[in-house]
Amino acid sequence: MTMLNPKTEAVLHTSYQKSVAAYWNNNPNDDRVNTVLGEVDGLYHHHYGIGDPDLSVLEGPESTRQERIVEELHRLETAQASLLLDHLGDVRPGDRLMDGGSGRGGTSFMANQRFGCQVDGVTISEYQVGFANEQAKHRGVADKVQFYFRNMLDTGFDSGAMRGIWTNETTMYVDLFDLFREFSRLLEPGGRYVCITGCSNDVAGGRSASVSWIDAHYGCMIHPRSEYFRAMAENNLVPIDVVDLTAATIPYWDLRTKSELATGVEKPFLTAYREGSFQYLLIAADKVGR
Ligand code: GPP
Ligand code: MG
Repeated sequence: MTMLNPKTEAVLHTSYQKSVAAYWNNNPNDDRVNTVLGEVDGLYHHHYGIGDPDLSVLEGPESTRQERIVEELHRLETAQASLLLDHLGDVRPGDRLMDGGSGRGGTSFMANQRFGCQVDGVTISEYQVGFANEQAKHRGVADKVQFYFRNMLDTGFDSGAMRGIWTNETTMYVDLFDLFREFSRLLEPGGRYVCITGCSNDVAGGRSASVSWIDAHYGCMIHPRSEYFRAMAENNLVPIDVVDLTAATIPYWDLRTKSELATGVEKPFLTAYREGSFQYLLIAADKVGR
């Protein structure tokens, strides 16, 4: 068995967490769907898109069709992050925000651009920490936007330090009760948490084959919708907005099937969304009490 260095041992507590970190340190799936889209304007996302695509990109010269699709997919992913930030409420330049599972940093940079405030990203992938901190330097914002090799279940940041926290499609890797306990500790009273996630629809019963397929593809464990609200209620996080984004994300997946960068996960997403076993949800919640 490979020995991990002491710092790594302090951040990664379980063999599951080690396997998630290994996945994101060396993505076994084709990662070009993220890097090629990121090269469009230097914002590298690890989440999906929302909104109506301009389907005219499919017409016109064949030699440049794939580039047009890439630009359109990237535009829809940026629109998703922008919607998430819309729900953070009144954030001032002196505030501090945290990105739980910050990936290559896309949403963190957008938040800093919009609010002018400090943003701390945490991820258990050392590769992602390095990539995102390089981006911060390159963008000239390294004094305000920093990425840390830390576990979002146990960040080590001070209690009450954060005005806002978000997770952009990262909650399917962790226990929600543990996560929201930590977020509730980190948020100042009245602080806001915003989550965009894919969740299984427990109104429809147990998990579907398509949802299990998505879990297997990414090595994650998608939670049922009800669990989000139970875990929030248990940790003084009171929902203020709940938006079902399922219909708004289906066109993104349809367009992604037309891209040369499609990874094969498109079909289970479309099946799961269309059969109603899976939902794309935004939840914004306020921390009540101290
Ligand atoms: C997308 O990342 C998000 C995840 C892997 C977490 C799972 C999300 C769910 C809603 C179930 P990505 O941008 O790296 O994925 P891809 O490479 O497929 O674009
Ligand atoms: Mg992606």
